Amino acid sequence: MFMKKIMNLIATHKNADFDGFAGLLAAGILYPEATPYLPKTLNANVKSFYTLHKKVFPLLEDNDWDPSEVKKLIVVDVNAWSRLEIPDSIASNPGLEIHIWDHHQETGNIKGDQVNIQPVGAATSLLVTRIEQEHKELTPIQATLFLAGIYEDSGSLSFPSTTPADARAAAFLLEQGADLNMIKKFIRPVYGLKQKEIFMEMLKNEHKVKVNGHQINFVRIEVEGYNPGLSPVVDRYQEFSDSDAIFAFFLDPKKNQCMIISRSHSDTLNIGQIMIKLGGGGHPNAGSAIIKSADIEKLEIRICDLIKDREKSTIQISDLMSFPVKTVAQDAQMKEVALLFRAKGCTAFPVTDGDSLKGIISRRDFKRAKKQSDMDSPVKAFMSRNIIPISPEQSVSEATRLMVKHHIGRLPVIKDDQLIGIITRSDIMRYYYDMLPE
Ligand SMILES: [Mn+2]
Repeated sequence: MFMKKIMNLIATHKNADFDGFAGLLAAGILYPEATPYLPKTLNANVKSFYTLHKKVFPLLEDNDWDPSEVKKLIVVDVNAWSRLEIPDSIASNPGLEIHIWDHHQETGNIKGDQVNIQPVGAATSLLVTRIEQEHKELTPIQATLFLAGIYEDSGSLSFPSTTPADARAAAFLLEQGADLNMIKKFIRPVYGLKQKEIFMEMLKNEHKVKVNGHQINFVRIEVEGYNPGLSPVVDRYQEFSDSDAIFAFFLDPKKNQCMIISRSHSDTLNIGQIMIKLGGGGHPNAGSAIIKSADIEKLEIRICDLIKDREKSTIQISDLMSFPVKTVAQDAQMKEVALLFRAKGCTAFPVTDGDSLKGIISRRDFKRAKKQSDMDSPVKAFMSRNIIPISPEQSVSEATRLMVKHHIGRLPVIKDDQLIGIITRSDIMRYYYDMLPE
């Protein structure tokens, strides 16, 4: 049998996604002497793209070549041997030269002779950046595939992991004729009938709890046997949900095990940290764990406790609120308060009667004081009595929810019936935009 001579091989991880698959072919442009090796397993959406484009993207998939002849290995979108899809023997080829192009920051065990690992949204962005630097031309089909790789891993440049390098690479690919309609068609996960059924089951089986002001959604589903593609279903579910986090328990009674897949919208809930405690792993917004002979009731309680524990180390209202609070007495005249506003430069004061909070007077309330005599009236005549209090250990997302629900811009912070601070929209904005005071 005629054997192809392959000395330079490009490979990516098992279950290749668009980033890994696009990376293979982008590396093929930077290393024209090398041959991209088709992973044995492709994600469903990548597979349907590849089936259509087989003629355009010739990848090495036959076995009529000798792995022992490989002298140089280019590794894309992975840096651990266990996840790399190649014939195993290649790793021990004598004098094997290895180049790594990756964006996974956890250190894998592949030692590269040339290593380009950077914290970008997609590994493909690193390769495309180099392609642009080397003034290589791309066909619109290549540009489309590479952009699909970047978009899938960066959520179309929307995930927090997205960097300027990803956006620049995307701009270059659009200039090269990348077709967004094609990307839209292929990048979406392919949902099978089983996944749709699971989605419907999830809707029927959710129950919500409040933990430290966080809305947590627990869902229990029984699944049997092999169920690929549960993660995209949970992703889609979380998109529909208004909860801060979802914990989906997929129980397999035959194997007596439970797979937890979790997603969160909130940056104060670190899902990855919680999953590590349960023996799994993940990122701040996504994670999973597999638990043998699980008692679901206990598991839910344990997760709630972990959230409470984590909350203690994350930001609370007490870290953001302003204090001490300048208050005014409810019988103070409007004109005195007007002077105070000018002197203090603030926009509102809580109004008290002795120790008890009666309302809030803000600059806006002065608009209703039209007559000259109104300025002699006590503030209690003009103050807002709509007091929505919050406690110091509640979360930022709870404060946001209260402000949105009640159309108010500030919440008095109450502890043991005492007013201890006030939290405003601008305090929360400072938090969300990473402008925490030192
Ligand atoms: Mn990737």
